[in-house]
Amino acid sequence: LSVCAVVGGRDFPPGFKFGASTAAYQVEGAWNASEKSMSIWDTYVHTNPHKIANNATGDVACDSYNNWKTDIELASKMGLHFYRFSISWPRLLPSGFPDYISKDGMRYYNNLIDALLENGIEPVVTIYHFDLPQSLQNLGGWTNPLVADWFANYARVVFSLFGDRVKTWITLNEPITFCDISYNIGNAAPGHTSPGVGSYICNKNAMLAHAKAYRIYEKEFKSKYNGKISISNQVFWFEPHTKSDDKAAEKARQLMAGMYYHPIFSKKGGWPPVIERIIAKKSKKEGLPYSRLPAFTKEEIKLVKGTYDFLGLNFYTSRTARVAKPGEQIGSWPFYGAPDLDIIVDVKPKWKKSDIWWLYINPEGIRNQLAWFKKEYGDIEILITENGFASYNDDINDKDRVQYYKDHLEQVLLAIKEDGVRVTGYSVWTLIDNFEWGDGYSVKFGLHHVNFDDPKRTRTPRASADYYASIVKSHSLDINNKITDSGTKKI
Ligand code: GBH
Repeated sequence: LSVCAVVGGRDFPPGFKFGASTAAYQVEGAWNASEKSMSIWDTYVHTNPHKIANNATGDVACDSYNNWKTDIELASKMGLHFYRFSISWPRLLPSGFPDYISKDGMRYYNNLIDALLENGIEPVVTIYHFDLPQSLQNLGGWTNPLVADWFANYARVVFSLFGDRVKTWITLNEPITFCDISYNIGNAAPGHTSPGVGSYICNKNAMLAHAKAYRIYEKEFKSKYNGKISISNQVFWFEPHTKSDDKAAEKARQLMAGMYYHPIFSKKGGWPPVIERIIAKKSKKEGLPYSRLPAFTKEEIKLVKGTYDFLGLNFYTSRTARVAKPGEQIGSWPFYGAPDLDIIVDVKPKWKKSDIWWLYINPEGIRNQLAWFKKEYGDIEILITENGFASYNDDINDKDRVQYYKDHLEQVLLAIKEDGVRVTGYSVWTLIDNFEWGDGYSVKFGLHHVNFDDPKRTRTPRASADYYASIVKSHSLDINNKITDSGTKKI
């Protein structure tokens, strides 16, 4: 292969992998097919239609339950090295427990995994992406400490069914979303608000669930299958709002990233000490005999610490942090403030806003975040499991999305080449337009447009799909200078 005829400083390291991500509830549809039971998202959208844009549901979504072959074709056409999808817990284990495995559920994921491998695409599997079985929610869901064992038992089933072919695992996708955003704001399933209480209980249980699944893999499967396993979280990069807000920004980083990575990746384990201290103090002031942030026992710290083979990062946007003025109203974490830290969350005027309310564009943020991980946790391997841009329009010529990817991938390259961060792969969110939670189908993140009015859910590649494909093919950001396989110069 003569692809290296033009040597560029903008080449990705050899072996660097490109992929695309989706999640079960957002694409599969088939919400009640065969033996599948209800997930908390099925319940949430059916009982609170007004909470979702245009009363949308994921009942059909992209119908990937039936269209999975098309999805693989799209991934294959772009030359992707991996496809990250999630397994629906209630589709595989209808009771939520491992007493019975659904044959159809098993067949669906087996087909998907086998066809990916036949197409030379590596399956990267998220075990949990927000769709808890409703049966377990009825028992308290992520606020019941037993959830760690429920999840671990489900994970064992998943490892034993698919571990011979799946070599990269993400235990939990974004506890920041299903704990903090969900319990602090209440606008996601299960829809219960319990700011600063339920959110922290969920935080701790999520860490234990991840750790128990990791330990099961380590003990029962690793020697046989040799896969890698970790957790992914969504992180805003925090800048100080003014020159005097350095401390506030660092505290916000510890609350955003530290809560989910410190217990796993730091040398000491446990909660980020600064956060643990502040919440204990606040709780005492409120008259509580204990901290609202549940403590880890010594055994639990040990159980969680080191349960990673790499770090999974979902990155979209940045925020600023500043100390709140006395008496100033502090909004919910993580979008508006951190009430427990007396911090106001804001943005920089120079950051361009995407169409959607929470996504401000700051490509340097991803580089800073990657460098921060290296500084905090050492020379770890990092896999970027999500990065993407949203719009309200259906445009096929999605110039803004192309620009977003270009700018972010440039920063990823700088993190690798200038800062020496060991990033080994990158995945876009997302392969196809899909059910964007509370925003329904109004918000589009896809490299491929999906026609949701068409029963076939026809997919059409956007300019960003072609752009991404050319990066993957040339393994470089210098897509125009590369000699293609056939020896012709690409325009
Ligand atoms: C990720 O979440 C998720 O992993 C993915 O499923 C999602 O589609 C994608 O990014 C884009 O959002 O109702 O207030 O929570 C990133 C965090 C979670 C932020 C959903 C926006 C919707 C607004 N996002 N959230 S809210």
